[in-house]
Amino acid sequence: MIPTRADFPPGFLFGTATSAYQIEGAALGGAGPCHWDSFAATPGNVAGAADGARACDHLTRYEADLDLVAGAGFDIYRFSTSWARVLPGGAGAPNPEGLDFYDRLVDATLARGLRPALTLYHWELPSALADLGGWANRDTAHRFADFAALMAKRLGDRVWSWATVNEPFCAGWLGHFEGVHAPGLRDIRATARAMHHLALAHGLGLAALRAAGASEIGIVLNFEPAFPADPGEEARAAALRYDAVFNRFFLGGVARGAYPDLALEGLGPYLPPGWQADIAAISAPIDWLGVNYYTVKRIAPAPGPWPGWAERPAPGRKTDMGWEIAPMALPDLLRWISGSHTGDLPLYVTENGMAAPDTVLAGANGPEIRDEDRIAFLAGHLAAAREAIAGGVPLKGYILWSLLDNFEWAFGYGKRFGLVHVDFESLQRTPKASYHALRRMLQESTP
Ligand code: IFM
Repeated sequence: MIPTRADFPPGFLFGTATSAYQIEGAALGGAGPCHWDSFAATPGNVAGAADGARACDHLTRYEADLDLVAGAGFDIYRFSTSWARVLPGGAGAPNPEGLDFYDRLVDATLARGLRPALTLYHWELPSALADLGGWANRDTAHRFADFAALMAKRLGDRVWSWATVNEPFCAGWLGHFEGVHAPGLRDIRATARAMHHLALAHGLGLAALRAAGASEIGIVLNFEPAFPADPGEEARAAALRYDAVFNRFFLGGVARGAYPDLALEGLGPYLPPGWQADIAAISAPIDWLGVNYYTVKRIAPAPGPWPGWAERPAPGRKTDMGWEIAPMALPDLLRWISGSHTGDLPLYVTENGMAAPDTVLAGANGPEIRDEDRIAFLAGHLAAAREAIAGGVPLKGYILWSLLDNFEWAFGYGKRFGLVHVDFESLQRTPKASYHALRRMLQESTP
C-alpha cells in the first residue's frame, strides 16, 4: 500500500519531474541543434532510430500537462530548460521564443499552486559548443555560467529552486567513456576532462546564480550502490572502483572538495593541468542536494585496463530497463550521503520511478493502464524514504520520474517511465493507475 502524506513529516513535499529534450519537441520553437540531435541522427545510436524532434510536443501542450501535475495534488513540478532552445548558438543572441516559453511555463506552474524546480542542464548541449569540443573544452563551463546568469535574470524572481546540472555522471561518463549517450565517445582523456568541466560548470553556474540573486540552489546526482558480484577480493575491489566513479566523483568534488583516490587512479593522468585550482568553486556551499535513485549494481572484475569492472545481471525482480528493484538500499544510501558527506544539508529524492511495459486496455470509459507493478515499486520506495527519515536523514521531498512517458535517450520511446501514458502517434495522454493511486494518496491531506 502507498503511504499517505500523513505518514511523512509536516511540510514534506512531493513532486514529479520531466526534462526538456525528453518531452518538449526539440525541432519546435526556434531551438538550435544540440548534440543529442546529431547523436540520434547517427545510425545505431538510438533504438528505433528515434529522436527528440517532436517527443511529447510539451512545447504546445504544457498547460494541459501542468493540469495533470496539479490534478494529482503534487507540490513541486521539476523540469529542465534547454540551453539550445534559449541560446541556439550556445552563446550570443538568445532565442526570444525560447525565453518566452520558459517564462510562460514558470507562470503557469505557479498559477496552479505548484513550486517550479528548474534544472538548467539536462544534457542538450548546443551543437555550436559541441563543435568546439563540448564538455572536453573548459570554455563550455564558462558558457554554461553565462546561460545560468541569463536564466536567473529572466526567471529568478519566480523559480522556487535551481539545480545546475542533472546527473553529470551520465553526461560525463556515459557520453565520453561508454559512448552510449551524446556525444558518443569512448575516450578516457575526453572523459576525465568532461567530468571535471561538468563539475566546474556546476561551480561556475552556482556562482552566477548567486550573483544574480537566485536562491535554493543545488545539483542533482545519480547514485547506484555497488555490491560485489561474488565474495572474492577482486570483485570487492571492482565494486569499490565503480562506487568511486559513479557515486563519489561528483559528490566528493561538491561536498568534500576532493575527488576520490580510486577515481583519480584512472582519470587523474588525463585531467586538465591545474584542475585542483577549480575545486574551491566546485565545492562552494549549496542549499540542497538532489539524489536520483533507481537501482543497485552487482559488480565483477573484468580484464583489461582501468577501471576493470563488469556489471553482472541483476538477481530477482527487475524493471523493463533490466534494473534490479531494490528499495531496501535507499535508506542506507541516504544515510551514507548525509552521514559521510552532506551532514544537515537538505536532501531531496529528485528522481525515482520505473519503466514498465504498460499494456493499454480498453476500459468502459476509454483506455486504461493498470500498472500495478509501478504502484508496488512506488509504495516500496516511499516506505524506504520514511525509514530514512525515521533514521534521522534530512530528507525534505520526493520527486517521481516521470510525469509522462517520453524519449528515454538511447532507448528511444520503448521504455515507459510515465505516471501518464503517451500515445506517440496521437500524443494523447492517459493517466495510468499509478497516477490515480498517487492522486488519492496526495489528496488525503495537504502539506
Ligand atoms: O530518463 C532518465 C532521466 O533523463 C535521467 N535520470 C534517469 C531517467 C531514467 O533513465
